[in-house]
Formats: sequence, structure tokens, C-alpha cells
Amino acid sequence: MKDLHLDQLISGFLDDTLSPQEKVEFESLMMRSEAARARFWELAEVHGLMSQAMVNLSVDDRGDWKVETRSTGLSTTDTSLWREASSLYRRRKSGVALVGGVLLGVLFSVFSLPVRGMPQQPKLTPLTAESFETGIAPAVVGIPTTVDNWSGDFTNVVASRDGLTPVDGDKMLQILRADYQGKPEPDGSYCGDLYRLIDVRSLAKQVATGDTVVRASAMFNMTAQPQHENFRHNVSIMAVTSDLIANENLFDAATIVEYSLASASRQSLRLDNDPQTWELSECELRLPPETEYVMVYVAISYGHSKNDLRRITFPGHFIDDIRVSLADYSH
Ligand SMILES: [Ca+2]
Repeated sequence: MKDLHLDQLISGFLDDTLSPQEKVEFESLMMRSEAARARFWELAEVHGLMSQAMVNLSVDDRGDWKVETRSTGLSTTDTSLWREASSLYRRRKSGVALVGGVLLGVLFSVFSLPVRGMPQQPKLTPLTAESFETGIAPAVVGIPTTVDNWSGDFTNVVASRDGLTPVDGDKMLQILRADYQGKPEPDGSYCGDLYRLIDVRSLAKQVATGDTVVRASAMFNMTAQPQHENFRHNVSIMAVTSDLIANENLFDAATIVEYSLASASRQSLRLDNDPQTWELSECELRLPPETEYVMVYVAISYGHSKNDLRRITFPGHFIDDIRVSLADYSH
């Protein structure tokens, strides 16, 4: 049976929303329970963090763990391994950022993957990429029912502005509002959503193997905002069927996750309030064999806590360099 409290603690940890007391409880649970540690990695995979962790870890010829620090090209096999790993994650601003050295070592101790078969950086085959260089703004009809066009809430394609420069090319997408044209009951909306439906039926043979992994990533940024205001970004992937798309009662932003074959979400991490830096979010989903379409979801929202300020408009929030690829770990 699922332990909902444990799941909430782990999700809170991955989203960096735990209170100090909850962090203590989380660490204590991870230290003493192998089942809890195994559950941590299950949920980390859902959050798209496991592959991120794994690509930075490898095993040398002697079977020792090695952490490769990409930014410096240095590697280490000494006892500072986990400290090194955790500092790497801090730089990457991931949800693993708060894992201390000892705890990270304990967490990795439950891996059952064969050591020499651990995934390396996958080979990526692009499915779609979007930097908004054509200047074409996404449709504003909410969740799309047709393939290969972006649609969601009100947005605008813009060039550099307010001291903030596109991370790729000369244009980027500004999120303007949390509602779309004709949205029923828009009051209370606080998420600026963007979706794209991708037809993967031509890949049916590959998808049927159950080994097809889709990776989606996007970059996020915002102009300087009051410190107490909390904005978050999110990337999700959903595997859906044509039957679901044809069912207008179920193919809805509120229900698509529930009725999709499978979904993965890199849960909302906080925007860093520094316009000079872009925040990367990415997640991966292994497609069930019956998958016919992939729905990619990219969003910026106000904080999810009921105490967070929420508005229907966004004062200076941007998305750029969205990439959706097949990730091949077999090589
Ligand atoms: Ca930033």
C-alpha cells in the first residue's frame, strides 16, 4: 500500500517546499528505511531527476563510483564523492540540491541497476524544438486537439526587453495571462500554460517495445519581482491515445493527467528572480507500448501554496528553447 505521507514528504523535498521540521523527518526516514529510499527513487524518476543524477555518475574500471563534474572536467573517486555530487546538484538548482553528502550516499545505496549497465548520456533524436524565431505566437485556445502547434493561455513572442535576453536566438515567449480565449470560469487561474500534441504513430514499432523514452526540456526566466512573490516553472509529458483525444469530456487540462496512459512531471521549481540567468527544467517519460500521441506541457505559475499571492496576469515571465526528443540509452 502506498504511504501517502511518505510520498508527500518526498514530493515536497523534490519540489523544495518542505518546512525545516519536515526536512528533518524526511532525512530521518531516508536514513532508516530502505523501502522509503526505494520509494524516493521511484518518485525521483517521475520527477525526471533520476536520469539527471545518473548521467553524472559512472563507475570506473575498478568498480568505484565516479562523479563527473561537467563544468570543470574534473572527476573524483575519493571520499568526497557525495559532497561533490551534492555541490554539483546545488549548481544545477535541482530538487536534489538539499541532499547532504551522507544522505545522498545512503539514497544511492538502494540502486538495484546493474552497475556496468547504468545509463550514460542518452543519444537524443529531436522530435520538435521551439525558440519562437518564426515570430508565430501559440494559439490561445487552451489544450490543443490538433498536432504540431503550440496552444495554451495568452502569450506573446517578443525580442529582448527589460534587460532580459532570449537564451536562444532573438526571440522568446512571454507568458501574459493564466487564461485562454473563452476559458470557462477563468477566475482563480494562476498558471500560464503551453501545450503541444505530437503524433508518434509513425514510431509505433519502436514505441511497442516499451523502451522508448521521450525527453522534454524548456528554459524559464523572469524580470526582477518582489522577493515575497513566488513563481514556479514546470515541464510535463503525457502519453495519450487517439481515443482520449476524441473524448471531449476527458481530454481536458484538468483531467488529461488522470486519463493519460502515463505521465511524468518535473515538478514546479522556483524561478530564481535573477533576469541574468535562465532556469532549465526537463523531464523524461518512458512511453507505454499503446502510446499514439505525446502531449508536452510547459508552464509558469504563481506559487501553489494557498498563502502565495496569485494573479491572472504575469508581469514579466518568459519561456524559450523548448526541446522534445527521443532519448536512446541503449548505446
Ligand atoms: Ca533567472
